[in-house]
Amino acid sequence: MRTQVAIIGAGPSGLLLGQLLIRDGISNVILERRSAAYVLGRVRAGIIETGTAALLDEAGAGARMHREGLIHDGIEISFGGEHHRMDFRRLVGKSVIVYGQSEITRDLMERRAACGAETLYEVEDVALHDVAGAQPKVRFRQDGVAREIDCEFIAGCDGSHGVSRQSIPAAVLRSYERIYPFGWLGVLVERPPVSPELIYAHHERGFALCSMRSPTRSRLYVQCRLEDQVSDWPDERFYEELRLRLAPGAAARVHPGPSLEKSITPLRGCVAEPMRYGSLMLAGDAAHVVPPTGAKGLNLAASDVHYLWQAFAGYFRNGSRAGLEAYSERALRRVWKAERFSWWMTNTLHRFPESSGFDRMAQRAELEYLASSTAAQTALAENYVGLPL
Ligand code: FAS
Ligand code: PHB
Repeated sequence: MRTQVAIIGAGPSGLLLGQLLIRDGISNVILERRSAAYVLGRVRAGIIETGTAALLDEAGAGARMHREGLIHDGIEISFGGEHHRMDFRRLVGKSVIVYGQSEITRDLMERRAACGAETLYEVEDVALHDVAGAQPKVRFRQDGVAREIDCEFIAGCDGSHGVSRQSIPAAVLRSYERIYPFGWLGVLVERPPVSPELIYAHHERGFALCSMRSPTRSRLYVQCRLEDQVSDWPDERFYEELRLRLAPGAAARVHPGPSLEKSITPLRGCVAEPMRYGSLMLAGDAAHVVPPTGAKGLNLAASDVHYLWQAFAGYFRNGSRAGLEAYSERALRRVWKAERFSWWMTNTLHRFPESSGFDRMAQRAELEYLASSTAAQTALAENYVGLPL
């Protein structure tokens, strides 16, 4: 088999890149180790920046998002029993769209199928070869049969546990990591949202987040210990803890219901540099992970894809390597700004088990400053809605 770009991973990064390349007549094949149903079943991100929405439109996969997504002009920051609204529309003239990652994945999968493009699901033993040489190829097994793809480039879109990042020699790869001493327990429930907009709650018992997927479906989170298991958190305990961490008015609007999904995500930030090695280009979680506090993970994957799409278009259309040479540095500049914002939101809103009295007083002062300063709120708003590409 031969193609211009072999894409490893059919998550949002791989599917979005695949669609944009098809739009520009650049052939590509996606290799995915899981089934399509498994990929669709993962409950992950929920906040879409306007830049990401524009890319989905470019890929021809934005129509349902515009029909069903919820436009949000702000968020609530809750602490000390009070709510403080961050008014994005007033502060920076922008909004975000609430629309689940699963729906984006579904829309991109359907668009790809409609274009007749090839996605090979449930492949095994994917291995990258000659990525630093003149004839890159991907070898893998499908239904027990060994197969090979000759290509000009490999896009490593295979997430934080994929094979692509590991294909960059250790002597070349630089890794940076911040592991947080807690996780998020997330619940998906068919109940109306606690509030029309998201509530990010700081409390001495721990962080909580009230988000949503639609006017009838909520996505709720509480900070939990790293050693916790889902079995430690029956629904009753989850809702009791969520209520304790919210301001009284919001707590009264929590509607318990049977969880449709319940999972624990450890929080960490990590970046692998460079994002290019020879003909291998990393994008999305394959190159970086952010704690979900800033709602940046999916959106950062989209900005990588934006830069990579432009680089491939410049090469296959005009033979220019400029975009390819600049890709890693260009993408990383935005990656590190998103890592910083996610690190700031996580440090400001969570209860750190080992924090000193001084740390807690400084954290409280940070929140009071945010609540009282238009400059501080503008800084939060411009990062949350997405910095310019
Ligand atoms: P993905 O991990 O989504 O996709 C990579 C794909 O590659 C997967 O389908 C995987 O099966 C496949 N793959 C891996 N190894 C392979 C191999 N060797 N061969 C072939 N295929 C292979 N972000 C937010 O903004 N908000 C959130 O609330 C949020 N919650 C999250 C919860 C969890 C548990 C996780 C893990 C992430 C969360 N994220 C969140 C971040 C998440 O949304 C990612 O940023 C987003 O999925 C990135 O998309 P991809 O880069 O496509 O990686
Ligand atoms: C979500 O809806 O899953 C969500 C929203 C905002 C975040 C993280 C997760 O910061």
